[in-house]
Amino acid sequence: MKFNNPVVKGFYPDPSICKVGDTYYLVCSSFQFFPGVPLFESKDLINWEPIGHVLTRPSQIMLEKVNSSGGVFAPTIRHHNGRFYMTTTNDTTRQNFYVWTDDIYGEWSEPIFIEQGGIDPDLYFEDNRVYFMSNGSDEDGRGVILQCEIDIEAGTMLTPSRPLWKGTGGRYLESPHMYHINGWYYLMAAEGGTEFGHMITYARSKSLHGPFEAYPHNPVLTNKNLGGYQIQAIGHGDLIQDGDGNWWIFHLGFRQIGQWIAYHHLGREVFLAPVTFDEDGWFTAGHNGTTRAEIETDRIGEHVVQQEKKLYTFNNTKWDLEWVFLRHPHVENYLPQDDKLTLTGTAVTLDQADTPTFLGIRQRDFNASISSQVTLTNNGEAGITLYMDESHHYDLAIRQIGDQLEAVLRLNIGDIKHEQKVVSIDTGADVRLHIQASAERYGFSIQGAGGQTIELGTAQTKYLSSEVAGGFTGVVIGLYAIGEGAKAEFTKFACEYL
Ligand code: 6LW
Repeated sequence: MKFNNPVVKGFYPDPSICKVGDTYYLVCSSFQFFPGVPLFESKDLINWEPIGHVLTRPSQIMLEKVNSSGGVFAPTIRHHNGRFYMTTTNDTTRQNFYVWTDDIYGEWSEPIFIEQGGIDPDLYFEDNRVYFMSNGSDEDGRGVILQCEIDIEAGTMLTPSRPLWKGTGGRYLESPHMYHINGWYYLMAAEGGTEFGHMITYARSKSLHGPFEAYPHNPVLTNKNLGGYQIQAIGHGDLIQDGDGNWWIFHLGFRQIGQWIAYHHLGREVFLAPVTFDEDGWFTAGHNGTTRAEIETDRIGEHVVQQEKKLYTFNNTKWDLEWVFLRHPHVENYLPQDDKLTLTGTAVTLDQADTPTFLGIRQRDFNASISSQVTLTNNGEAGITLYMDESHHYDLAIRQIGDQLEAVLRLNIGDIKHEQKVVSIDTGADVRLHIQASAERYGFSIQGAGGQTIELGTAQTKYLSSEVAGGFTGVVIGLYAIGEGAKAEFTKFACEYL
């Protein structure tokens, strides 16, 4: 069959995967968004359904006023003796921890903290022992993967951290995972930074504690030499063996726009490439060590058809699966119903690294038509924001000041905050907000009571990109309300990918 990458679109970085019976489970990082660590399941590696989040209670994760792209970094999911474990870093508090559950559809435990620092924690189970890895640095400041044995009940370290591997010399050695395959221990990692130089490298040893010998042809997977190719920044991956014994690597990457000094605004997404072991026990990955947009494979049966959900509405999405808050929400300000969302504003605005009244869904593809009806009572503002972070967002909104109602398009690009256009509209009117997205531009318009369309302007996607805004996230389509007591009612929300 033929499948297309990415297999999970939109801002879902740092994938980690495990398999139980005939079902695969995948988790991703989530930073300042809540609930944290989105969780998906699949039967065929290609089609992924969201089934929940791992960190669903504020007691599990400190997100109060965390900086954007702080909070929850890369997770690892593993299954051992009937129990699921997810370990990750809260980069803001600089703490590694894990949680566990015996029911993948249920709640996860309270966090158990681990003393070893660094980011990108990994758990490896062998016999009755559990080994923990994360990245760190040596006395010269060079990156190194550290390992210790832990007590899986208490999280306490049973051995000091010991250095395992220094990578191949690329910057930012991270995302270590340990595998035991056919008598070899494989330590796979990422290097080069999560940008255009990203790559997957690995080493192997007969002992879990090394010494590790690097694969002679590292990097095993990278798109850094595929100039102009849309898929870039391939790295941070996890291996999985399918039911037929074939190996695969799930990894992150992004889809760039432009060719020279390119950019991306949809965040890092989930990609899949085949992995093949040779008779010497080394493995290769992808198409000559690169990940391609289209993959033709006989490892997956022809009966598997890659489905793509093109339309997202209130009715066909679940609030707790696909919608996310910024940090811990004040739940009394949200009334999500089947076909309606009522939001109550506060004084917190979208420009603060705090918790405005905001509920968002990731933008998953370039070309989209995004719309919603909105009504507003009381002074304040309500609308749709294309949100990268508190300093980079485009807001299409209505706002009420006394008995004046107006529609506004506001662009927030770093220190520049610009009201592109403001038009008066009839008070009490049911206004339809509409955003037309293409790879390079967003177009903004409204329809008032009379049904006439008023164009409010356009803006480049580039200024919401990671290359401009910085950080690790991607554009999220947020419905929001601002202003103490402002009440907004959203209906007929639709995000349709074209
Ligand atoms: C993550 C690190 C990385 O922890 O970016 O691409 C960091 N890799 O491994 C945040 O996503």
